[in-house]
Amino acid sequence: MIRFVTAGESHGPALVVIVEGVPAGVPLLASDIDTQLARRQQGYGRGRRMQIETDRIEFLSGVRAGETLGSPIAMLIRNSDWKNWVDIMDPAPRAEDADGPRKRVVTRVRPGHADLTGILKYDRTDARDILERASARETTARVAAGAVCRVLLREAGVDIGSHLVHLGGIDAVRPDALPDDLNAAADASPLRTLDPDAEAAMIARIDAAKKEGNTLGGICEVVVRGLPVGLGSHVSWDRRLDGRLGQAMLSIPAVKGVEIGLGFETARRTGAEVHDEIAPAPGRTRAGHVQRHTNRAGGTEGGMTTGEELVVRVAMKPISTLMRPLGTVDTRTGEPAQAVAERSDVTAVPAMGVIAEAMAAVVLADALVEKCGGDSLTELRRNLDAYLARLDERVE
Ligand code: EPS
Repeated sequence: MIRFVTAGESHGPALVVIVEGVPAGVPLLASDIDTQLARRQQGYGRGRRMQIETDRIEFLSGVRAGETLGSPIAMLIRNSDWKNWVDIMDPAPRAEDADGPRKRVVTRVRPGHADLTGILKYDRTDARDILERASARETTARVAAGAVCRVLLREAGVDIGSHLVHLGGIDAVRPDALPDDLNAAADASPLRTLDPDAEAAMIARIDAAKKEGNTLGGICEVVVRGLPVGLGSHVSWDRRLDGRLGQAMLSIPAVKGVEIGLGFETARRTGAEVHDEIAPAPGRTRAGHVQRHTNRAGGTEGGMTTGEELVVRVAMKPISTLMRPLGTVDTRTGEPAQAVAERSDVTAVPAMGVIAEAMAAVVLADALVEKCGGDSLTELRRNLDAYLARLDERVE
């Protein structure tokens, strides 16, 4: 089983992530992870924080001489902004003679944010105790975990990419055939979209939202190629891949919706307009020597991969920190107030696509290890090859 845990506050000294269950013998370099972290830092519409940070990992454990050991992989990512927050985030108790009130206390809680529910649940008076963790900064550590899983998947012939398909009310036209190197094409766009006309309109929309002190959401599509048929399982609710992907995606901060394939649209169509007809396709081993000429299912049937492209769309709401704030209650006084307007981003949807790729990588690497065994890469490969050979035998 592959699992990970992250720790770290947005303006604390560092983020930490521990990834457990990665087989031994996977070639892994710090640069494999840093490349993904840099992709997450891109995207038009982000605030000044992204200029302060240059995210890089340091391996603390689990990797030796360029290969994983099968032990937990711990990685550290330092926050460059920490130096500006040392007093505010100091773990030591405040000195009794400290002058003045504590700085950067947040009590004008933001509608849509974890601020209010968090302070009530955890019995805090300063919403900073909540917002420092309920921050997009945490997703850096997720992308590091996903980058490790992505390397394992690459070794098994699986490739993950994404692109932005909607931003702030503007749809991008999705090309019928996606580029072979989806991420190379998407990463070349400041919004990670494949539609240049939509990109121009989206940029104008972001500029207008910024002027208004407003924020924007959007949708990214994750596409995974090379998956063998049969990851996940139909037999029990918690082994169904659709559910595992849904949980992973909905755990990303600000994500409110997930669709696999046609998703919600399937409910509006007839069966004949939804299900993908199956035709023989000798040689397509990973799909079980068949081909679906449509892929409305988005690569899963019965909670298992079909061997077709996995297509997952993820919807993100607008960021809840507005520079022209919404009405709220000041939890210190109980009086009506305007929500706090901390430095933030106008939109982070392009980055969310990279985070969704990372979450998909974790779920799929876990499902791969479940199917093929996870002590060493050689063992995993041998088992995968034996499974694929059996799929070949079935058609002989
Ligand atoms: C965030 C607010 C901004 C974002 C940050 C998440 O940071 P700051 O409050 O320091 O300006 O840039 O995102 C990241 C730091 C990141 O790495 O993605 C928030 O309030 O959630």
